[in-house]
Amino acid sequence: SVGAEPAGVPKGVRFLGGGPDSFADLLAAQIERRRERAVPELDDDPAWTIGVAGVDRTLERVHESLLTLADGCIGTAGTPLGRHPAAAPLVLSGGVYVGEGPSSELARCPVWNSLPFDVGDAPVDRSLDLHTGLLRYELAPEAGRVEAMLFSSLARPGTTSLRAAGPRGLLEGGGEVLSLPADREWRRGADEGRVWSQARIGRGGVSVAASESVGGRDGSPTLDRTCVYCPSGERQPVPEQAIARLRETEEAGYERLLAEHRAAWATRWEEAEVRIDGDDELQLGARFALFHLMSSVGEGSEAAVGARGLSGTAYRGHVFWDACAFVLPFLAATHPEAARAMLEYRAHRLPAALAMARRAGRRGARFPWESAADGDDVTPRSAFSRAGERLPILTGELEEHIVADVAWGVGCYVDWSGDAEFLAGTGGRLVAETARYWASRVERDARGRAHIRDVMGPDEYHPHVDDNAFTNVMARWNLRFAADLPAQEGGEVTNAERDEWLAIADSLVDGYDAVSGVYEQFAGFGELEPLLIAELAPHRPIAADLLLGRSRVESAQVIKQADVLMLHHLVPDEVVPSSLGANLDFYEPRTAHASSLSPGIHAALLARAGRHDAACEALSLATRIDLDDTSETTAEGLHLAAMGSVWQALALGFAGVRPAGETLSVDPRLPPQWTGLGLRLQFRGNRLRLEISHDGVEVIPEAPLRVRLGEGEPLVVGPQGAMLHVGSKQEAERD
Ligand code: IFM
Repeated sequence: SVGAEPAGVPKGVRFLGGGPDSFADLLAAQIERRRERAVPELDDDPAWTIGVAGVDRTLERVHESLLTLADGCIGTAGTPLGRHPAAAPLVLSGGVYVGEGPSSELARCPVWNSLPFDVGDAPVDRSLDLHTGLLRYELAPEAGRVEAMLFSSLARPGTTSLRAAGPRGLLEGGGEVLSLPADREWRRGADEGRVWSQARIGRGGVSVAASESVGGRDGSPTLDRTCVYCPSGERQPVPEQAIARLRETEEAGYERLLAEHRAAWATRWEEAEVRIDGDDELQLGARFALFHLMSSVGEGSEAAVGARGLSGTAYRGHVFWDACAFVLPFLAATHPEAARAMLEYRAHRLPAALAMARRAGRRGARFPWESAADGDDVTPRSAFSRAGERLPILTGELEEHIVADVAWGVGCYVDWSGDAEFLAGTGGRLVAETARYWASRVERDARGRAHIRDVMGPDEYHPHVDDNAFTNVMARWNLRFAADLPAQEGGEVTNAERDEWLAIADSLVDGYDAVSGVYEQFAGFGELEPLLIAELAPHRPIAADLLLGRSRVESAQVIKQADVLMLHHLVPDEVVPSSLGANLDFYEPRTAHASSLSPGIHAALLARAGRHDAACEALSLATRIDLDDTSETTAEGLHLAAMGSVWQALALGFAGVRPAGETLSVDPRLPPQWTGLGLRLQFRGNRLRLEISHDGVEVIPEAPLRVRLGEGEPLVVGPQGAMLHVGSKQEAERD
């Protein structure tokens, strides 16, 4: 009865009416659904759903990337379940790499989501619910209609579940529970009705156990299949481990597994949701990005986050600066355990980075541009162009900014989490050793100025340049951050070293021209052929190197991706205050956005500059990279860094959120066409909601929070929340 509720039905409760009888009927219906093993329905909310209708042979692999199910431990391509010539079943396990050197790649694992029927030209509908991490299928192959629900459990990473209902004989028709990849020896066996397989890979390996059962209605039986993957980069696999975990999962049963998974996703969204009121397309794009960011990063002892996460084989799963500078900030501000695991991945490979620096005759830690299992440089030295020409790859040798990017990741995590213990230990060590590298890397000229010669900045169209502003200023930031480190255990940073770091930082050239307010991207950039992207093509992104040829882009002021502007984004306190406008004016029209990392960062900065239309356009470009396959590379996996840049554009750009010591600073730039922007964050252990509107900012923290709006004075807002307006000191205090 709702009679006892003084205000009627509480918010969020659906009132069916009919009293206890109706309630009993509802329970009976639920019990019947469970007995029948009905395939669950999705909530079917278009604002949360990515749908793919049919199998388009040319786009199938793109769609399979978009529909990837991952849980931070393994990732599974969203194939059409049955056999289809365009399908490319793929299960990748995070952190386990096969092979050595540049050819090392993420291990392919046995596939759990193949069913034994031909899809043919059957209608196939796939819907991914971003809110719950459930992938639902409706197919009608010749032999009859099939419905299925799949998920990769966020509550029990490495555990997958498939429930499918279809005509008798179709699903139980003798297919393999686990389809083993052909690229290596997988041992296999059976144990009390369960199947298992395992492979040794490097120092570790993967073990998998799976079981299935058929039940439900006679005419349309249901197949339940559950698998458990236990990957490890360090420990040899043992099938008993996977079998024991599978047994626990079986004991829990389907309903509990599903409920736990849904609850885990609900919690993650409560920690991280971003709401854009007034632009449904952007909203869906942002949810899509956040969904894949959250599902790609685990939170165990370490997380190796490759450029495409667990969604595809591009770049062989190698870890780039994408992880530290693009993916990590989102996690640092919403789920710090995962950000910390990403830094532990680097910390565990510090010995390899120290050795790499030593081999180059330098001190400190030289992190590699591409990293995999053991932290050695795994960047390939050449690749074939589409025309079959062998091209050198210079990034491994030249993109040394990765060293400072790793330190920046530490700073970002500590700023958000306030994890002083990490900074005093592991994190501080990373910062100190990277600073030592820069101290031994710079060269002094006769006037005592420090230079970093022969590098490549983020703009990969210009190799072998001197004094790339991004590299130099990031190195300067790294040196200053290290000089300011708290005393470490064992006190290994001496005062003399701190003084040396500060002196080098002060003498590093940065290419800033006080007259124009523009940072020269590298020494001599200003003398290159002036060229604007608009002269080459009406829209971005464009691959200017393919259009103009490598040597022309090298000698022109056309840049692949945000370079100088990355400084305004990552280290705004290291650049001249109010130099953003001049650098945007200069670099924006020269940037091809040929890297997926670029438009989201431009969106963030354009938003800061109050250039709403251009900011929204750049943000839309960033959100559509995978959804529209604008780079034509989504077939090989999702662009995780671009997804991270989408969050950064919304949170750091439009909302203007920045940690400033113990204060959270908020300085929104809301485009007129948006009616609101809602963010959920975690700052120094305090979960909070921000509701930004054209009237002000509502701040609702879990515990008292020091917050500063715009240039105003910091205020303390309690859990009851407060509406802040520029200059609204008294009102906030009264609240
Ligand atoms: O790290 C990026 C780089 O900045 C541009 N090329 C692709 C790499 C991996 O995403």
